[in-house]
Formats: sequence, C-alpha cells, structure tokens
Amino acid sequence: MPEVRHSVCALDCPDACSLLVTVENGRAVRLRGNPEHPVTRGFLCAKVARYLEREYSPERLLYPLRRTGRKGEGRFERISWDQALDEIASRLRQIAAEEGPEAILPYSYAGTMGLLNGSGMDRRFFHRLGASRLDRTICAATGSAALAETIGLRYGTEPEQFRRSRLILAWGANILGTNVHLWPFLVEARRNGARLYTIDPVRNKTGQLADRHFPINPGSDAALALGMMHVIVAERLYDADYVARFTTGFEALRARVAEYPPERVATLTGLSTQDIVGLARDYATISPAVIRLNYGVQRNERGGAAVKAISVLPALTGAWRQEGGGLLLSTSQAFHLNKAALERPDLQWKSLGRPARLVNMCQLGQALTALDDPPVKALVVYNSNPAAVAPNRNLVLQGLRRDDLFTVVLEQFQTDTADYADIVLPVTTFLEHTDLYLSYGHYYLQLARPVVPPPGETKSNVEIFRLLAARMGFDEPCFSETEDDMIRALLASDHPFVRGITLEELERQHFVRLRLASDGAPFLPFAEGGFGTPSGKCDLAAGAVEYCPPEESRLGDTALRKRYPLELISPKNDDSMNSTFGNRPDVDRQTSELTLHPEDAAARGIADGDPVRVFNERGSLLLTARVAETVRPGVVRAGSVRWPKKAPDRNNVNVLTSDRLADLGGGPVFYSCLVEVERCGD
Ligand SMILES: Nc1nc2c(c(=O)[nH]1)N[C@H]1C(S)=C(S)[C@@H](COP(=O)(O)OP(=O)(O)OC[C@H]3O[C@@H](n4cnc5c(=O)[nH]c(N)nc54)[C@H](O)[C@@H]3O)O[C@H]1N2
Ligand SMILES: Nc1nc2c(c(=O)[nH]1)N[C@H]1C(S)=C(S)[C@@H](COP(=O)(O)OP(=O)(O)OC[C@H]3O[C@@H](n4cnc5c(=O)[nH]c(N)nc54)[C@H](O)[C@@H]3O)O[C@H]1N2
Ligand code: SF4
Ligand SMILES: [Mo]
Repeated sequence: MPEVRHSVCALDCPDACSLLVTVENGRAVRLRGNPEHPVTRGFLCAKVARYLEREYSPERLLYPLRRTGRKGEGRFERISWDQALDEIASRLRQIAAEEGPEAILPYSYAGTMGLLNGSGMDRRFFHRLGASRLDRTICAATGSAALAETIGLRYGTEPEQFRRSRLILAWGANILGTNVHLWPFLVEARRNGARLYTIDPVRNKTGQLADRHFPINPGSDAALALGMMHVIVAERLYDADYVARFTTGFEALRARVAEYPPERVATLTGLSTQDIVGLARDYATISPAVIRLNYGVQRNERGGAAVKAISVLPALTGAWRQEGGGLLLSTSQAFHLNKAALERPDLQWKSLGRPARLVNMCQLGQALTALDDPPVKALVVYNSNPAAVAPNRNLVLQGLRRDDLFTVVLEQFQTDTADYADIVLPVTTFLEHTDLYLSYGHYYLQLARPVVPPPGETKSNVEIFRLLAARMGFDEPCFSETEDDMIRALLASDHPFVRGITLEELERQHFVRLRLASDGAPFLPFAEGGFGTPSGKCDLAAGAVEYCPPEESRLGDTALRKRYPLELISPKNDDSMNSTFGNRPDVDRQTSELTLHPEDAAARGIADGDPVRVFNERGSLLLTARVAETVRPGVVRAGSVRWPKKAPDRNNVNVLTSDRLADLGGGPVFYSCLVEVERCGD
C-alpha cells in the first residue's frame, strides 16, 4: 500500500519546502510540495520535482572508497567502513601529534541545510579535536555583516506578506530562479495592482516578467541607493516621524547623500538620471513597498556597502510600519535555537585551551598552498564541492593535488572534489536521515524523519562523525547523543520566538511557525523600532557609505580594464543548485553558455552558438556563445556552477573568479571579474 510521508527539502534555498513523499514497498515513488505549508503551497521547483532521479541514480556513491590513481584522476577501490574509519582516525591522530591539530581543516557549506548534518556532530568533532575553524563566508557573510551594522538583525518581511505589497523591488534577486515560492505572492499582489521592478545587470526570467527593469552596472548598487536617498531627502519624501523615533544618524546620512545627486549616480550605475529619480519617487510614495534583496547584490567588491545603503531605505521611508512593507534578505536569525549546545564550541578549550584559528573558505587555495604554522595537512570535506564552487580554482586545484595533503570527502556523488580524495565516504540524502531545518526565507521550523532506507552502505554525516569520535577516543557524552537528543538540545532556548516548541509538536505538525506574534498575526519586526543594533534603532549613519566603483570593473583599474574589458557575472542557474545536479546533462548544457550583448559579440566577430574562449590573468575557459540583449553591453554572464569534470576542458567559471575578499565580512567577489572573450577555432 502506498503511504504518504513528510519530509523537508534540504537544499540551500530560502524556500525550505515541506515535502510529501509517496512511498511504496520501501521506495519513494512520488515527491510533491505540501499543500498545507503556507509557503510551499503544494508545488516544487522544477529541479527538485525530479529529485527522485538523484535519489535512485546509478551514480550514487554506496561504499567507502580508497584512492588508487593520482589525485584528480578518479580511480578508487572499495574498502570496508572499518578500514576507512581506522585509516582516517590514525592519519588525523598522527597529523595532530606532529603538526598540532590546527593542521586539520574541515571544509563544509550548505549541501544540506539540516542543522544536525550541517553543523552538529561535525562541529563537536572538530572542536574536540582542536582543528582549524572554517570561516563559512562563501555565500552570505558580506550581507550579514552589513545588516548587523544597519538593522542589527537578520529578520525580514514575511513572504506571505508580499501579497499585500504595492511595489516590489527585486534587487539582485532572481525570484523565479532561486526563490520561486515567493512568486505566487507577487502574482497575487500584482492582481491587486502592485508593480514589480527588477534591479539587475541581467534581465533574467524575473526581469522579463517585471513592470520595469533597471539594468544596473555590477557592483554599483550602493550608489543607486545613495542616489535614491538623495531624492527622497531632497524632496522630503521620508517618514520624519519614523526617522525621529526609530533611527539614529539621519544628519550623517543627509550629508552623505547630498554628495550623490542623480546625475553623478547615473554615471556610476549606468542608469539614466530620469530613471533614478523616478525609482526613488515610486519607492517613497507607493506603499506598502518591499525590497526583496538577495545575495546576488553582495557577491562583489562593494557588496557590503550595497547592503548597508539599501537596508536603511525602509527605515527612511517608514516602510517597516506596514504589512507587506520592509525588506527581506534573510529570516534566519529569528530561529533563536541553542546553537552552542549543538555545536559545542566550548570543547575547543579542552583541546587547545583557546579558540582555534579561523580559515576563510573563500581562500581555500591560499590556505592549502601558503598557510603556515601549521600548514594544512588534512582536509575533511562534507556538504560542499570546493573543486567546483570555490573561487580562483587553479590555486584550489594546486592545493588539492599536494601529495602531502590527506583529504577525506563525504559525498553522495563522485564530484570533482571527491576525485582528489584519499578516502571517499558515501553519505545519505535528506530523504534518508533525521534532521531539523530552519529557513532563510520564511519563519517555519521543520522536522524531517527518514522516509526511505539508506542505500548500500551510506551513512549520515552525524553518524560518520559519531563513529570517528569513538575511533579517536573522544568520550564526552555529546558524542553518543542520538539525533533526538541533539534536536532537544537545540530547542532548549529561552528566546520567546522558540520557547515551548518541542520535538513532540514538530513530530505531530512537521512544520511550526516561530512564536513571532500572537495568534498568527503578521510579524512586523521593526514597525516600532526594535532593531538589533546597540541603540535599538536603525543606524542610518552606517548606511551613509562612501561609494567608489569596484577595482575589477569597467569603471575601475584602468590597466586591468584595458586588457579585460568585459565584466563577467556567474549567477545561479535556474535548474540546478550550485554544483548539485551538475551531473545532469541539461544542467551541464545550461552552465556551458556565455551570454554576450550583440554589440560585444559583433566587435569580436562572435555569432550565436560559436565556441569562445573566456580568459583573464587567473585562467582560461571554453564556453559556447549566446548572443542576447538580456545582458547590458560590457557585461557577460555564465550560469553557475558547472561540474568541471563534465566539460571538455575539465574546467568551470571559477577558474576566472578571484579570491580577493569583499569590503565587509570576508565574503567572496565572484561577480567582480573582468575577462576578455575571443572566438575559438572550430
Ligand atoms: N535555481 C537555483 N536556486 C538557488 C541556487 C542555485 O544555484 N540555483 N543557489 C542557492 C544559493 S546558494 C543562494 S546564495 C541563493 C542566491 O539567490 P540569488 O541571490 O537570487 O542568486 P544569484 O543568482 O546569485 O543573484 C541574483 C541576481 O543578482 C544579479 N546580480 C549579480 N551582480 C549584481 C549586482 O552587482 N547588482 C545587482 N543589483 N544584481 C546583481 C544576478 O544577475 C542575478 O540575477 O539562491 C539559492 N537558490
Ligand atoms: N562562480 C560562482 N561560484 C559560486 C557561486 C556563484 O554564484 N558563482 N555561488 C557561491 C555560493 S552562494 C555558494 S552557497 C556556494 C555553494 O557551494 P557548496 O555548498 O559546495 O554547494 P554545492 O555545489 O551544491 O555542493 C554541495 C555538495 O554537498 C553534497 N551533499 C548534499 N547533502 C549532503 C549530506 O548530507 N552530506 C554530505 N557529506 N554531502 C552532502 C552534494 O552532493 C553536493 O556535492 O557556491 C559558491 N560558488
Ligand atoms: S530547492 Fe527550494 S524551491 Fe526547490 S524544493 Fe527545495 S526548497 Fe523548494
Ligand atoms: Mo549561497
């Protein structure tokens, strides 16, 4: 008899969908969105609607493997779990003894958003070991640091409230591609007369359906926000009452924005003066107005400034007062769970007597080739595919190729990174293990139990680190905790948003709204102030940034832009999830294309469909040209992130991207990347 079970999509996506899985004879046969979840609303994105192909793919890793070929070559032999765990434990023990435990580096990101498998037993293990700590900056660090300065909390407008908005700015946010469950609320809003504007160097699917599209220069968003505030202040369109009661630093902001009249902002952003003025007036006078800001806006050299300047706009206009007004970058900080009980950073005191050193994950290549005292001698990768996703790929590979580096990779599939491993460990998918999920795009906490049995000899990250801890002789009680113990530890929080939510309630209901407001009333986080800054007010002075164009841009370093005159951005591919699904042929094709504006193509004798070489001083890459006006002249686009091993030149776009850091938070600058393009011979 088919049975319907509940699960949660674990992919790194703001939607964190509630899933219904039909299981027949122990096999999942159907996957759909839970119609009862207020944000999932019964549908899934196209990529995960096909997730069962991945679940039952013949390419799934099922057994532990030991490398037999050269690093990167991909030749392995099957070994037993005992052999694998013994070898890992003895190598880690030896490296810790010889070089100190900080010679061991974990490398993980959001392959799963599950808290237990993403930052649970693994963190306990590495803290107890005294390993280097990874600074997990690769996605959101810059924007998070910016919000911390201006509004102080990563809370945002509830997605459900977008149906009440009258003006929606999708600012560096490809809603249809990366946050599709917000879209139905926009459709509802627009049926009631709302307008949707997109601000993006690329006219993607979302931009094509917008009422207005503003094709901004990459990395110039801070200038646009300053220009808008110039108009809003000059024309007295701000909410003086809100500003007086719930903000600080208005005078500093007023002085700063005076320096950014629309004419100046036009030369910086590539938008017309008229458009800037019009946008500012619409934003300040159409109400409620909401900004869907996404992380696309902060993956550049000026990303911190951009998020700081943009994030004070709704305080200036008082948009936070209204249901359907405000700004949404992330909701994640509202999940005030007991992370310390889960991660146990205190265990570092036992191993090292101090916090371990921090290694920025955006600079993995440097960490593996230049870091000293101690050098990195062991790398343990899970929930991530750095050989594909990390910037400055040539340097990353140089590091991964080192013969004296011991590399362990926990994976579901034989990725490029797994090809460099000494030992590969096969792991479960989210359909096969227990986990607890927060979301960075809504306010529901969710529990998922295994819905199908793990295939072959796969084990979860939690189980693997539990077994490794035992092998290492770590005997603290936290290493023998069950998944349920770990969830109870996380829920042991006194914060009013979480207080009283129990495992039993989650078990019964599958998803539980945080206790944000009484009786399911709309959550208006900053309607009456309540910002997370030291003053409790929105810090307008922090938003009063100074702007200059990114060095690596068409308005930046002169010598550089002469050699490499095109700005490459490599945003998310609609039908994949970073490098997850990169083994699908359709995804491989989508991520093999470079979109150029007709003027830039013509100037180089490039026609649609031509093979092209894209290059800069960091590397060179082969792609297929797509000539289209969806990018503005001077900007080229390649969807990310391709599996390099599927490409004829075994490479991907991150061979071109830089491992310099953004202006704040230690985040990456994937989209500050100058290149030149030439047609290749046939
Ligand atoms: N389908 C799909 N969904 C995903 C992912 C995926 O790979 N595929 N990845 C997930 C992850 S890890 C994340 S972090 C989120 C990210 O979600 P988003 O932030 O929405 O994704 P991006 O594609 O990085 O960027 C969004 C848009 O910003 C634009 N952009 C680039 N540079 C600039 C700029 O300087 N200014 C402005 N205004 N716009 C700019 C890009 O052209 C793109 O259209 O999506 C998640 N969801
Ligand atoms: N050029 C360019 N590069 C980018 C970006 C970009 O926009 N452009 N985006 C950046 C961003 S925002 C991000 S977040 C990063 C994402 O980079 P990553 O976090 O590395 O994301 P994925 O590429 O999806 O790789 C996740 C891997 O985890 C594995 N996995 C899934 N579940 C589990 C599990 O339970 N256990 C284990 N052990 N493994 C599991 C999957 O099989 C997959 O191979 O990429 C960054 N890189
Ligand atoms: S990837 Fe996002 S939209 Fe797709 S099913 Fe998962 S959570 Fe939902
Ligand atoms: Mo991300």
